[in-house]
Amino acid sequence: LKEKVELDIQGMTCSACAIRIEKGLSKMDGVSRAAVNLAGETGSVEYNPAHVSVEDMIRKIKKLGYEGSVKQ
Ligand code: 9UX
Repeated sequence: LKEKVELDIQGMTCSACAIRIEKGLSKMDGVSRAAVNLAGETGSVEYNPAHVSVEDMIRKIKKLGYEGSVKQ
């Protein structure tokens, strides 16, 4: 089971911010791929909803010091 979600991510100021978030999301259980775009202030995550939720991802982003939301 694999789903994909697009996120808006606020608060990134350098490219290492984007890498921090990619690494943080990638190591979560159920996340198979995470790509963050600094300039676009977005992220794309492939995940298994049986193991991780979008709310978990947003919580993780907040814990790292940024703001995440589902892209509308
Ligand atoms: Mo760059 Mo981001 O020095 O948390 S890593 S500002």
